[in-house]
Amino acid sequence: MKLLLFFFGLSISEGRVFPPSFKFCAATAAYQIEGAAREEGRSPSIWDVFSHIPGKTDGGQNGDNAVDHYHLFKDDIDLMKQLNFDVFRFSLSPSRILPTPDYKVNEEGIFHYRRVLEYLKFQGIKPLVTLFHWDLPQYMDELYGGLLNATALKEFFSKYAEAAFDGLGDLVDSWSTFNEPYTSCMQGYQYGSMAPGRNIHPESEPYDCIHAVLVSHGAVAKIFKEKFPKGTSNKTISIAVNCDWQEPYTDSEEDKNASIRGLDYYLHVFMDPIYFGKYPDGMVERSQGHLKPLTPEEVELINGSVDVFALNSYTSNYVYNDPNLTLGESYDNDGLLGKTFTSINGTSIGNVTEPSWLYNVPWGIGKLIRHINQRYNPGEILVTENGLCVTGEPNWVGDEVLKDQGRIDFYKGYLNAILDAVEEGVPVSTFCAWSMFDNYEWARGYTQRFGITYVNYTTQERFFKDSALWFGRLINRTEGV
Ligand code: PNW
Repeated sequence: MKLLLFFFGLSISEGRVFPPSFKFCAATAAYQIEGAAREEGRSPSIWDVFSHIPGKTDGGQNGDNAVDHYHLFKDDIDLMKQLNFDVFRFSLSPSRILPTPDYKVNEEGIFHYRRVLEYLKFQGIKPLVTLFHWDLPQYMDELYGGLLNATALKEFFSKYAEAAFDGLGDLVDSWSTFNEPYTSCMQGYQYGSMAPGRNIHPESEPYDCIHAVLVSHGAVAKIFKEKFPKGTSNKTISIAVNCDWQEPYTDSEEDKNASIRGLDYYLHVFMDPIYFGKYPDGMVERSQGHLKPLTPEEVELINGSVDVFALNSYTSNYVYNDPNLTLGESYDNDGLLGKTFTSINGTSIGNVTEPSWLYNVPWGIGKLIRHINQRYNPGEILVTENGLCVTGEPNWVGDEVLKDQGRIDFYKGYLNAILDAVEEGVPVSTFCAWSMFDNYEWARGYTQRFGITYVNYTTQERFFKDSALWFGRLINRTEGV
């Protein structure tokens, strides 16, 4: 088979061709693309409120209109079809579906997403639906303390998931619950750089958030299993966690252990409860009482609550042991970890891209997916996000804006690393490019373009960048990586 592919690769394409069964996916999220913030019964989310507070986002920019995908979804799906993407990953806006605190289902919201799903079906593109990509209804924050209140959050998510499964379940096989809960818990409650913008109790609120997310995810998975029992359906559920590979700074035992702790605080804190029914060793103790062990009832709900492993990964960093930090002050300090992008020899871990946190480290994703496969043996791994904004891209003008060779090079590197792992037997089935379109990049507003498709934010016109056309050839197997 390998020989055949090799031959195939040599004869009709440049580079290594992906196996025919491998799926390519274009990823987005509701608040970043939809716009139509006040239409058809939608109520404000924490991101509507946060982005309208002066000083919270670059240029005070918000997602009121975003890229108007709410109205342009047919044209947008046509673009995905032109490139032959297998899968469209997008999220539902909870405040379109349950816009009021009585959790009454807004039929207009359901109807909108049915039209999107029907059109995807017509075009032969499979949906991968995220229930929650950070846009919690504002009333949940005001009435209950948002992602901190496990009881209220679980109740909300149970009602919301039920509405989504009942209203849309016939059209969706692949579901995920939360997108990047690590990012929403840390940026939302430790640093306060994203909605709801809290850094009042960095020592406890990140833990409360993680706990509430896990319990809510578990409750949704339980409802999912009841509605779509195994054997009668091939539907799957996941939680899209994110992680940057944590490379040991030196070969010392301390730094090797620091690397594991780095992964504990980032990834294992969510996935160990799901696969092993408990938090990583040492986390409860080091938290000085802020992280409570899971109760037997919680373990029952959370353990075994995913069918596939969904991973967002963009970058890597070095990590070392830092015994001088004080426990109990913040989530980050409790890990006793130092992080850097510069190696002990003074070289960079990779070239930095436009976002200051995003270094180009293709080998890191290779190590990360091998680690996940070894630790959890998940059976199937979906890379649900990967991508970048190219250095300088926000300032490109004229024809330049479509000439994103740097993006093609980045994807080639990461996809080669993934293909190496796949050939070794790591079961990655799907790769999602973040993002199908330039869009609202949260606190960075419209200043960072992650799209493979350029969007003129004034006219809402779309133009394929070179990387989109490259994806088209990759998907058609007329080119490799
Ligand atoms: C992810 N950081 O967010 C999200 O899932 C997307 O919605 C987002 O657009 C994409 O990655 C690109 O940023 C992140 O500062 C945002 O480390 C910021 C960070 C990480 C992930």
